[in-house]
Amino acid sequence: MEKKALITGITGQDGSYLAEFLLSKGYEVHGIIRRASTFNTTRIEHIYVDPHKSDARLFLHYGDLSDSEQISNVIYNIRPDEVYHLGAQSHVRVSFDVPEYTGNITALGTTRILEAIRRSGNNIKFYQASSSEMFGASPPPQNESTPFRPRSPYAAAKIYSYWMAVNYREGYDIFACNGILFNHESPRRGETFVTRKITRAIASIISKKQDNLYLGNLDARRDWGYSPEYVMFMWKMLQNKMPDDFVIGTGETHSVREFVDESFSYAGLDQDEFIKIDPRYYRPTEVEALVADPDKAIKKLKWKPKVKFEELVKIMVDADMRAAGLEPIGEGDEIIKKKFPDRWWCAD
Ligand code: NAP
Ligand code: F7E
Repeated sequence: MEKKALITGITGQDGSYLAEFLLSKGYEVHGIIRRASTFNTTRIEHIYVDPHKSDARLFLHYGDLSDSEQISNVIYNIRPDEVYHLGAQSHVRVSFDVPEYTGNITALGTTRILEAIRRSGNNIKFYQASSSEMFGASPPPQNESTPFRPRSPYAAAKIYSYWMAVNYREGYDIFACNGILFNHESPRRGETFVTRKITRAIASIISKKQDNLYLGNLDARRDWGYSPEYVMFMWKMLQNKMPDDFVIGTGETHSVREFVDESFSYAGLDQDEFIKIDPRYYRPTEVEALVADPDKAIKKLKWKPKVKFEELVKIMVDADMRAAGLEPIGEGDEIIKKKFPDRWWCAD
């Protein structure tokens, strides 16, 4: 019988790739979506089939991570084999503006899901979208034993969720795994995260729709990988014999400044003409440097990232140029063709 998966955050970057991946594996996929005044399903439109049709395998249910009753109903009625909990107020800078809301959704939302799973009495595997932000001020490289030293309300909320997943594993024997993922990006990355903000701005500058790009701290360093690769490992974690926690990252670190350099020079633009600093984008407390030590995942999950920093930059610049109606430079498209000949996700 085909397996059923439920994804919270299915309309987000990772949720959309994960939905495609699970459909390609033969799963029936269910997703929780929020009611919004405008469409928030653009990332999954291309895989949506009228649910009345016999070949429909993707089903969407209204719900919100603040609403425990609806979450319980959805989990009870669907009886999924696996729950991938990706929904969150996921923006670190915004979490300083809305700390209480971030706690309610990003932290307590996890408890609502775990309680619904426990009370359903069904055997349901659980994936928690943990984050490298939890390491915060702990010096790199960071692995599964590195202490958490959060530097934002977002990170504190994710640490709460991490420990709730561990507690439900130990206390109630629920197959719960934490994927501690370092930053991962793609052409579907939210427009206000720094990588996408930069690659979209490049396309707008070339199209003469934008004169300047305002950024904050250019010295922060991140370990940036490619989202479609990372979602495969969410699934892999739940196929293990025993539940466990894994760090996923490339093991390379680059500054925001290097991302700017690489992307502007790939597009043939002189960054000095366009980059301006706006202190509004600074954070009250910053995470200075993140680099994954993904040794455990390399050994146990056979993890090896295919897309590294320069390739990621090219993939994202090409995609944003195409989205803006420009001719892409093309190296990014070539990288995808070469590295993912059997790619399961659709054109962006
Ligand atoms: P994203 O693009 O921001 O997507 C977040 C998803 O959560 C969206 O589908 C959003 O729905 C949904 N959501 C937000 N508030 C909700 C609420 N109150 N009720 C129900 N759904 C809600 O995030 P992402 O980059 O795909 O990341 C996926 C998960 O991994 C997140 O939990 C994030 O914190 C975590 N994470 C991300 C990274 C990364 O580098 N991307 C690294 C480590 C961990 P709408 O579309 O309606 O807004
Ligand atoms: O910032 C600096 C900023 O917002 C990266 C989320 O997916 O990854 C993400 O969190 C760095 C920071 O991602 C701008 O100060 C400079 O140092 O792209 P970001 P993030 O904060 O690392 C982690 C792993 C998650 O779990 C989160 O959900 O870039 N930066 N100038 C800027 N950042 C933004 N957003 N905008 C700027 O203008």
